[in-house]
Parts: sequence; C-alpha cells; structure tokens
Amino acid sequence: VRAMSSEVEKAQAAASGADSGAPTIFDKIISKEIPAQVIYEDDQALAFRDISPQGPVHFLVIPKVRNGLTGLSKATEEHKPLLGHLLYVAAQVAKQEGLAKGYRVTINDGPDGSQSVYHLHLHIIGGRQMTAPFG
Ligand code: D5M
Repeated sequence: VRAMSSEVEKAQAAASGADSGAPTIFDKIISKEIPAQVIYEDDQALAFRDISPQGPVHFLVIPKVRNGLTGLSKATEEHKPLLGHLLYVAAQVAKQEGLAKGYRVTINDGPDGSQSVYHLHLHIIGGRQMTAPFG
C-alpha cells in the first residue's frame, strides 16, 4: 500500500508539469546523453530495458521524435502511422526477446493512469505469468 501511494504521488507530481512539452529523461536516452540498454532502434523508434523491471523481461518502446505525443491521449490523425509502427516494433522486439508464450503491453496515460514520464512509451512485460490485471 505504501509503495502504491508513493507511485501515485510520483505520477501526480509528474503530471503537474507534464504537458509543458519540456524534454524528459527519454530525450537524453535518445540522444545517448545518458546510458540505456537499447535492444532495438530504427529511424522512428527506440526500445530499451526499463530501469525498474516488473518481470524477467520489461522494455519500453518510444518514438524518437515525440512530436506532441507526451501521452497517448494527445494522439491526433497525423500520429496514426507512428502509433501502428510502435505496436509493430513492440511485437518484433518481444519475439527477439524470446517471449513466445506471450507478454503484456501497457500504456499509462495521465495522472489516473500513473504516467510518470511524459513522452509516449509502451511497456512490454513478459517472462512470467501475469495476474491480477489492471490493479
Ligand atoms: O513509466 C515510466 C517508466 O520509465 C518506468 O517504468 C521507469 C522507466 N524509466 C524511467 N527512467 C528510466 C531510465 N533512465 N532508463 C530506463 N527506464 C526508465 P510510466 O509510469 O508509464 O510513465
């Protein structure tokens, strides 16, 4: 319960400056200013291991150019091809990571979604049985 409330506090705090369009830690990962375990990269997308893994495999897929996509709720018509690409990359990298038995894909959006980094990202978590969904 304590961990949960601190997670919620963090998300609420992040949300207060969230849609300022200010750079996030993910921009520094894209520019290689800070290190990350990158497992896939192409012209539009980057996949890297989550710093706080929630399973044996946990990686994030992000667009390299945020282009207004602080979160999924900011998606517009122009983002549709990019959104499709990110999902496709998630599936390809999941395969590359050996997740033949399945995995979960999650996007947290906004304060109620406990989003903490305001640069769109897909979480791909696998290598264990998922239970108690959507807690
Ligand atoms: O989750 C944001 C996710 O981003 C959370 O699972 C931790 C991860 N994170 C934060 N900083 C880093 C760095 N530097 N490397 C790798 N992963 C990181 P959300 O709640 O969906 O906004």
